[in-house]
Amino acid sequence: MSTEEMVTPESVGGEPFVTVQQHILQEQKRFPGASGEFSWLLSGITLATKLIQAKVRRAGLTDILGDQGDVNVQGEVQQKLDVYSNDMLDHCLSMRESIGVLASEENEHPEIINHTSPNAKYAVVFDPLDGSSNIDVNVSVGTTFSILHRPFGEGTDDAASWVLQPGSKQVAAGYVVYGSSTILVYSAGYGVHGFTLDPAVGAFLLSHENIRMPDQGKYYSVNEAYRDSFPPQYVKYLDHVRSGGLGRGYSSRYIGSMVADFHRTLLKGGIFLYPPTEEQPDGKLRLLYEANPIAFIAEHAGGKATNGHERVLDIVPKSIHQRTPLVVGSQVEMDSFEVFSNG
Ligand code: P6P
Repeated sequence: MSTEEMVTPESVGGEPFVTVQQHILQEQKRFPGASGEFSWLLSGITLATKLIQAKVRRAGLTDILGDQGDVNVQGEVQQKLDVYSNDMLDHCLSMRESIGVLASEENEHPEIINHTSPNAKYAVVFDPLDGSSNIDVNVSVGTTFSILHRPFGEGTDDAASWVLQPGSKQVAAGYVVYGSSTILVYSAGYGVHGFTLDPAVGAFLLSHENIRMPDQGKYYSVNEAYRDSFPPQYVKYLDHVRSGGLGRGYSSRYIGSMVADFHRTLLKGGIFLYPPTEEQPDGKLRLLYEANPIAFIAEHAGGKATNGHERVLDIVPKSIHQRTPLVVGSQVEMDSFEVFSNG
């Protein structure tokens, strides 16, 4: 029995509550023949993210800030918290018998875990600490994850084939945002649910059941410093939104941490865009472990996500770290964007 299940309502002010483990077990019942391995897999993510948040919360105190000095596969200087977060997810998930392959933003190639085990049927792809460049200035950062079932058929025995699947094949996905509180948001295809970590008891408690993205919001979120290098349809769209073309006024909000910018969009509505630019014609964000989990959550909450031309979840990946433009948000803003992108 995990520690979360040992917590009784009395230990949290007597209010009835549901931990993420209890919620997953309840959700598990929807999967015929599920043997609890899926909830055991997800508990590896919740454990790792609790360890990560404890370190993120103390970053300024334990002199962990500053660069590790190593350079990761993205050519970016690794922050020590990146390395720690990657190690925690790797450690916690490698213990899960049902996982055969792990792929991370921090590792050039996917890691084969229990590939030979007949029980190994899932691949987990993750960005251990998205937005880590914001750590030194105390801005929210996040972990994103995507869970795929192993592919079947000929030529699907190499680790890459486990992860190079379109986002529509995800069996579950989500993120953890380390902000003013630590919130886990996930979906296994039956609604989007949010859990807030109660540090007093060390459990993620259900705080946002069945999240629905508002049909329209009041925020648009894009790095306007790159405006001059956006494709023209993006510029025309942003001008349309700003000039009241969607029937209301908008404010601009841009945190520069995708998980935080998306979490606001999920709860408040609106639109988040990371368009292609001259410097990054394929966009900056990574398809497999940034855009896909976000798009999965957005769609299951009633929103939409495209790469400017097609549904993100339909994109067939060619490489693990491939980038994609990302436009994600509420129905009204996304339907209007599609008019401009098809224009
Ligand atoms: P820019 C953080 O480094 C990140 O990968 C995403 O979390 C964020 O949305 C984006 O980059 C911000 O990039 O170019 O606007 O600073």
